[in-house]
Amino acid sequence: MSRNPSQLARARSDRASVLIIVLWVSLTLVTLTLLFGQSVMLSYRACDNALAREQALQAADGAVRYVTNLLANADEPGVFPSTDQYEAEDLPVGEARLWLIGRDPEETLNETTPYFGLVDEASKLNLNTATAEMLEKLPGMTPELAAAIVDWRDEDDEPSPDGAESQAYELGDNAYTCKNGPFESVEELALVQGCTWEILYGEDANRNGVLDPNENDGDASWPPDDRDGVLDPGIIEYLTVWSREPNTQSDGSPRINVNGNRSQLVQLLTEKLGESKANQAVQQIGNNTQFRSALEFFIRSGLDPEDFAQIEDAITVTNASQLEGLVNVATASETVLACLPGMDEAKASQLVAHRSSLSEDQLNSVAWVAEALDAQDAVAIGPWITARSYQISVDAAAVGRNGRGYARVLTVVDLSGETPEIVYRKDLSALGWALGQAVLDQTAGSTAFAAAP
Ligand SMILES: [Ca+2]
Ligand SMILES: [Ca+2]
Ligand SMILES: [Ca+2]
Ligand SMILES: [Ca+2]
Repeated sequence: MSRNPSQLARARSDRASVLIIVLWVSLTLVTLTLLFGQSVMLSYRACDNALAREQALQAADGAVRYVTNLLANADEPGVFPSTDQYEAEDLPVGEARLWLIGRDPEETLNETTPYFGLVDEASKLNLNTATAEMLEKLPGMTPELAAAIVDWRDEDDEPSPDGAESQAYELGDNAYTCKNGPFESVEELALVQGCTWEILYGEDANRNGVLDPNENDGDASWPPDDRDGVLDPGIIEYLTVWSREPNTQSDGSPRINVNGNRSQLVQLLTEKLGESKANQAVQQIGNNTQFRSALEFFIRSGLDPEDFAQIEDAITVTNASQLEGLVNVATASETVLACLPGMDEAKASQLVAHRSSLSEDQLNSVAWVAEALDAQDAVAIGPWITARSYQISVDAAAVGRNGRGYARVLTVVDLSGETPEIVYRKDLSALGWALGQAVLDQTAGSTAFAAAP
């Protein structure tokens, strides 16, 4: 039986329709498969990124355990460790790699590569103890803000000249009262009248102490800057609320107050230096019981620096159990030293120049300050300085596996008590990359996905 032409045409057209449907279904299936594959790949990449970020975060937090362990087992408690005593650069932590962002003691503000190390909180001015005169000398500070800082923390509600108490804060839409209590963090400054973002953070938007490209391009990108090739940091760079030290000897035993019982002092001097030197020193100081610092005692006693170093840890000028806000003269920057009473830029630069010629042992005493400055200036600075450090900042930035994921955590560890205590922790990852171009190039090279098409 043969089909007529119209039947043949219909059968051909049916077959063609089936073919089109099959092709269409196949195409849909292929598309679905590709989409599914793509979505699996995206989830895989997302998981990989999340894992890498988690690795970085764990590494950054792990840095605190590493540093705490190091400091808790230090031979000399209260001595800020030098960079040859620990690792601060490209530490492997599992598949992650870790850096500790520090500050160059030489304060090179035209650098673009971060200095790696720990940061001494005692190298900064303490917001709770520094006077308005001292705060005023900070770069970028205004006299009004310095006065308002003192009003913020003092108990009374009487504004100092140029200052601000509750009456000033209760104006406006976001009214609040003046704290009239100590600062608990440096960022609390943002609440103080007259403190702007620019004053607090300056050009250092990512708070790494060096000049990043966006911090030297004017208004082309955040933050605003003056494009002069030099980092102009904000006041946060120079301030702390953590610095305090126990007023005891390093081994925890009590000190002798040189303004108190004279017989104990004579006994100490005789024990450590022998009778003849002890008698000489006692004769030199006469009936003076108004020493304002151990450094002043050293200057008036006529002891030589080596002899003084032997008794320095055992003496004090006050019965207070803790000394708050002393600046470690061995680690402080020229900028911070210039803020101390009786100091200016020239004298601070003199101190830093003298300091760079000293050995680590010499830096464990404050005696050298009397050689670097004249007696009057050394006596003025004496009550504000120390050679010790008990609060250390660990600014840990880490990269996860294959150079992916980035995390940065700033932690302050307080070692002044019996066991190390974390007194502050802040995730700074959102400030963006802070390890400089060289580390970026170095870590980007290891990215597995970067090599894939
Ligand atoms: Ca007040
Ligand atoms: Ca920076
Ligand atoms: Ca800029
Ligand atoms: Ca600048």
